[in-house]
Parts: sequence; structure tokens; C-alpha cells
Amino acid sequence: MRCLAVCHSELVIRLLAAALPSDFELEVLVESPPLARRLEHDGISTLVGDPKRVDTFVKADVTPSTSVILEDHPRRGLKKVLQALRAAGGTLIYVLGTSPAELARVEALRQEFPEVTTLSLAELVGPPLASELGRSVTRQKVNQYQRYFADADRVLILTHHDPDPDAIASGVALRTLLRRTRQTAIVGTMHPVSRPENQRMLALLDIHVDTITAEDLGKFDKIAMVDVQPHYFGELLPQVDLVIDHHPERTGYNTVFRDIRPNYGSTSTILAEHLRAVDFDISERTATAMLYAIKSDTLFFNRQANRADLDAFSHLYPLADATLIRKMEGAEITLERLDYVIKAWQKGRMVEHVFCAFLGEPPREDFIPYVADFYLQLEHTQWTVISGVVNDAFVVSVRNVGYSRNAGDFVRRWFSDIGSAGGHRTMAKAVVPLEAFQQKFGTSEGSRVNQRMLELVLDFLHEQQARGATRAPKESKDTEPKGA
Ligand SMILES: [Mn+2]
Repeated sequence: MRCLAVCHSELVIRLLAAALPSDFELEVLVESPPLARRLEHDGISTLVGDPKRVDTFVKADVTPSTSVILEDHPRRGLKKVLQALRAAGGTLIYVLGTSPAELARVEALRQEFPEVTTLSLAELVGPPLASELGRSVTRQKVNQYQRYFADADRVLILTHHDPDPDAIASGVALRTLLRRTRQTAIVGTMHPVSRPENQRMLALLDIHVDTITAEDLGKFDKIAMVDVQPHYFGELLPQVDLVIDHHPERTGYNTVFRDIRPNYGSTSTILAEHLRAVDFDISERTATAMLYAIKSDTLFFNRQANRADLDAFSHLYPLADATLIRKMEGAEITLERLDYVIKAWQKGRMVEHVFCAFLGEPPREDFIPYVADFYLQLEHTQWTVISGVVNDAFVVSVRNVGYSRNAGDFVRRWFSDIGSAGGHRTMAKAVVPLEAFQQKFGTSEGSRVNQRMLELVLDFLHEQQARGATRAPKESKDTEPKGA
């Protein structure tokens, strides 16, 4: 590919010469003969000419397939240069300026020259520069906590209850960063892994998550926490040593080090950055766990995910074992789950594309979200509202297919006053004491519960539709008035 750079600053020219891949044949056009001599001396092919003249570009052999990069100059007539270029047959034209604000002037010329693309140096250089600077800040932080943990005999890396792939992978990644093995640093939880696909992940990757009790906490010299913050454990852990998490930042505890990034799709993304910042080799096992974690925590980039998650994903992908990930995902379907899928179909109701079912008392909570996810795949289904009773708690999982109404708003609306309720636009969950449910909604009997849930969701949807007719739909978080 041929590229003609029409420039006036030496730095920009040298930058282009260094940055353009070797398959670009770069030629430079400048007005100043001394500058041309310096560039030629350094092996940069250079022409001298007046860019406002058509014959300059004819001599430079500009064709419709030549990429022409024009360095913007506020005091030089850009319009004349563009006219000359066009007359000489140039069509691939890029105007390079310092910042998007400066280039706004060029945008005005777009009416007349729609073939022109603007490039801002600030935008081209900014993202890699920012990640480089961010990496050195991260490196410093990682080095600090590595030193701090170095002399501890026994380290606990604590996750939330029933750890999910992100918690598990983050624990393993942090253990790698602390240069420890299971003998000196355990990944621990107070409630063991229950979901079949997560158990399969542990088995396939040979990862051990130890179950510990509150009394065990005192046996560790240092405690780190991943994918969760101390408030989760109530009063149990007012002081810890390190917290790495992507959930909204909470206060009311002390930690020596913390790295909390709520805009990240997974904790594994943060740990991938830590590993990269200190140039650690990531084993295939760890990479596979982390890749699976990012994929599942972001629902394969369907839920909150940003540039950092994509970067971590593409960094880990070549290091991981994709076949194992497919095996872990396949473990989602088990016979006992299919039982509940069938049960839900027999007892549930589908009204206005909303599938609503009450599962009775399943032996574990994960049957509820599983069935909710399952029926969302059924054609024409737009919402699923699946509920059940687990350990005297009424649990409901809500799912919908994208950009309809907010599932999180729905559960907060009806359940935040009597229990915990939260979630995103497309998935949400509420857990309330069964007694409180009975008091508020007047029933806890199977078919009546389901009828009631169906009414709640249809009310919510209808009301939102009525509102939407007069008001622009608004994205609300925790602002929904309770019990309104
Ligand atoms: Mn997570």
C-alpha cells in the first residue's frame, strides 16, 4: 500500500515513519528543502513541493488508491490543498490534527469533501498511553502487596458463599501473584460450590476451594478477599489485608490494600491486569479459569463489560484451553435440572410472552435461575419470572431479552421493602423471608403464588407501557420509590 504524508512537523513525520507497518510504502511531501534533506539522510523517502498545486500531486504520482495523510495546519489553506489533491485524483484522504476540538474546523469542510476522514493524534496515542501509565500504577500496587504478603505463613484468599467462576478464577490468579501454592495459601469459602457447572470447573481444572468456618479465620496470618468485600460477612471481618473486587465500593471496613473497580465486568479482569503489569507467566489452567470467568460474569459481553474486559479476554484467549471451557459450559445441563424444567412447564403459565412458574421447594437455589435462563431461550418468550422456596426464603429470578423493561426495577419495586432485591436491566433476583412474602401478598400456596407473581409482572409491564407513552423511558437504578 502506498501512503503519501503531506506534513510540516518533523516529529509527526518521524512518528509516521516509525509507526506505519512495513507494508505501507511511505513517501513524505514537505515544503522545506532543509527538512527534506534531513529526512532523506535518515532514509525517509521525501519530495519537496507546494501542496496547493495540482502538479505537485501529479508528480508525486497520487492515484485513487494512495492513502494521503494531510497534517492539519490552522494557518494554511486546507481547502486549497484538498482541491489540488482531488484534481490530481486523490480519494483516500486523512486529515491529521492534534485534538478532536481542533479538527472540528475540518469537519466543516466535509460538506464539500465527504471523502475526507479526520484523525486526531490525541485519540490515536491516548488509549495506549493511558493503559501504559495505568499499568505502571498497577505494577507498583502489585509489588507493594506482594512484599506485604511475602512473610506470612498462612494466607487465606476468601471468596463469597458458593463461589462462582469469577471468584474461583480470581482466587487462583491471586495465589499465583502471591507466588504461593495450596500449602501456604488456600482459596476458601464459608459455603462450598453448589452449582454443577462450577463443580465441573473445579474438577476439570483441578482447583481446590476449601470450606472454612468463622472460627478458622483466626488461623491465618493474612487475609485477602476476591470478588467480594468485607461487609458481605457482617461483623466478622472488620480488618483485612487486601480486597480486589468489581462490585460497587462499600465502606465500614479496613484493609491495607484495595483495588475496587466497579466499572469492570469481572474481578478476573482486574487480576489479569495485575498479572500483566508484573509480567507474570499465566499458566494454561489459570488462563482457562480466568477466561471462563470473564465469559460467564459478563454473559459473554452481554452484561456490563468494557474495553478492559475485552483486552483481558483477548490477552488470555491464546493462553487458555478452549475445549475445556466448552466442557464446563456443557455441564450446565443435568438430569435433575431437566426435572425442574419439565415441572416448570407443567405448573407455569405463559401470558403475553411472559413465562411465570413457581417451582415449589427445590433442593438448591440454582434450579431457579437455571429454569429462568432456560425458558428465555424459548421462541417468543420475552420475560421469565421463576420462583421457589429454599430454606424458608422465597427466591425469584427474573430474566428478559434486552432493551424491554428493567428487570432490576421490577424486583426492587415489589421486594426491596421485605428482603433483598437487585439486578440489572436483563436479569434480577430477590430473596425474601417466606413469612414476609406471605404477609405482603397474602399467600404462600403454590398455584396462588404463581398467579400473584404473574399479576405483579403484568401490572409492572402495563404500567410502564402506559407511562412510556407520555414520558421518555428512563434508566433508573435504585431510585424507584419503595412500595409505590
Ligand atoms: Mn464477579
